[in-house]
Amino acid sequence: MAWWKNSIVYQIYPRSFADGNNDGVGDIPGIIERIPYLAELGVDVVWLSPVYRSPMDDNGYDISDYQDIHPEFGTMQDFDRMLETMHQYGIRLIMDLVVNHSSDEHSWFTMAREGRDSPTRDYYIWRDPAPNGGPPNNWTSFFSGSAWEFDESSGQYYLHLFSKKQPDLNWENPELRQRIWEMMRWWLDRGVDGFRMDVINLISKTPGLPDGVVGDSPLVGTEHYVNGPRFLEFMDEMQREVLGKYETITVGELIDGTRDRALELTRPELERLNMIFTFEHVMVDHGPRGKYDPVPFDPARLRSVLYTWQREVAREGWNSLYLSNHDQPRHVSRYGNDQTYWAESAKLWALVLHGLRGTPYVYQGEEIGMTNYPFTSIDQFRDIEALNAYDAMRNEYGMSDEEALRRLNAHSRDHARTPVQWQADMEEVFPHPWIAVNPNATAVNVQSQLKDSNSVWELYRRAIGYRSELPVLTGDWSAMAEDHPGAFVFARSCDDQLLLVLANPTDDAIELDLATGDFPSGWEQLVAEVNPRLILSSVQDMRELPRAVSFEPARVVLQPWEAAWLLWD
Ligand code: ISL
Ligand code: CA
Repeated sequence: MAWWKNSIVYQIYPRSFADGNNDGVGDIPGIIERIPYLAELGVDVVWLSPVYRSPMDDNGYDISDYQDIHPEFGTMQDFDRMLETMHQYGIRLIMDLVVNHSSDEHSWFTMAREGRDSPTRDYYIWRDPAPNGGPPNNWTSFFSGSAWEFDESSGQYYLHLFSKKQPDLNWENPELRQRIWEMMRWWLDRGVDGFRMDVINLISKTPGLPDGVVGDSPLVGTEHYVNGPRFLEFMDEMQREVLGKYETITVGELIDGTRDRALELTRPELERLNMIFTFEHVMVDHGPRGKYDPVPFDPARLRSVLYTWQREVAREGWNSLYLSNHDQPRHVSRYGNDQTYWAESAKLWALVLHGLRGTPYVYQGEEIGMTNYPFTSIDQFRDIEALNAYDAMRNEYGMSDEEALRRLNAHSRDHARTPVQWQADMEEVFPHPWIAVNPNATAVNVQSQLKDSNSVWELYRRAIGYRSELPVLTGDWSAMAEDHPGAFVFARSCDDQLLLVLANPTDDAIELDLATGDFPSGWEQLVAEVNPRLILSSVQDMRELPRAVSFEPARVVLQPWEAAWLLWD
């Protein structure tokens, strides 16, 4: 079995992780100091969001030099020392590969801008204006407004699916592809262990760049660049030119990833990618107009999406499992009850996620149950996507300031980007931060949870530990009690272990009858006769676990936000 199948990945968003020199911005020396902490948690792999040189229009997802480190984050020596230290602790490092676009301050683009015959002009996507002088087509940007920016000096527009400081690279150009392959090999030769590939399925655009269909969503044009015509061909070329020459771990971020596409990429014999990130399960509280059109959370909807991916992808291909990352609100606030049942709901989602089949990803701060920030005013936001969306909601959609703010509060990416709460006194470790520290750091912080053997942190540590100890966690997956409106019940099984995962993500107690529930074949008898061990729970004191408990399949009662892992072996 591939080693990454029983590994867990921890995501670091460097600006907000740890500040080594007290200038208010997280950095690489800060990361180095915390490597022992990651090792204690049981992290196998770190995915590091971009640390490359960048004007920071999109916090580093706009790269001006792919082979240098952004000065606020440190130096190349710092980077090498970080990599070496991680390796000493047995932690692998995967870098963020952002090659759908570069920064407009990359030398390729500044040179391209010099004129139509510049040698790198064709590294980007330029078009003449439409006959009326407007943009060449009706595509819109992920960050609001048109996806085209006019360049005065050459009289042409360039395409940017994200901010206007993130021009899209032209993958049709073979020389550009060679430069990307060289850059990837350069990092792998330096010792990095693989890549997380940013919006990788947007790299191929339909020739001719036709207009997109206008529907409910503010995003227009996707059918002409999501999984575009040459996408798989480019991935195969990447495999031939780069990945096939190294031992790597790869995860591709797929916008609108379908299950068929997931299989096409992750079936092992195809060797395209080890796993992918999809979004369906983090869109269950989005309305028809997208994330800033929030709808209430319904656990049954989340369950149905997660289960469908388990059924259709986890067996032949491989899933990545995540509820939080730097682009999503904190899941304990979004899918949990971050007030009355804060700890229980943080633990519950950990037990669901880490119980599924796939490779779990933990986003920094999730392991202590960090929550959304209580934003009250627009000047507390930093994210270009949020700021642009705020303007669009007010100016294009005529919303009041309050309404626009309410919508940002539901789904802003900045919720995930407040500094990691290392201790109650954050002034000491992250003074004058670039984005405010959540005021609940006094109660929710690493230092106090490390001392508490019943903390959210301790539950993560144990769940992560079981991933490498229990073969059943890479075994089969099967759903149970799906007729219940919202309970998550599923079984994991292998030759000599059965793990039952139970979770009640609601504020009310529930009762389940699993007597007729389909236990994996061969296990019904044993489950009826032999008591399991409760190995993890979101409501019981962990100091008393694991321990044998009585289990009556016909009457399983779950308290509000109770989750449990029951093991028969
Ligand atoms: O959060 C989103 C905006 O509403 C997503 O659509 C997000 O832009 C999308 O998931 C792509 O994300 C990745 O590429 C972006 C970058 O801003 C994100 O941080 C990154 O994860 C552009 O590089
Ligand atoms: Ca710093």
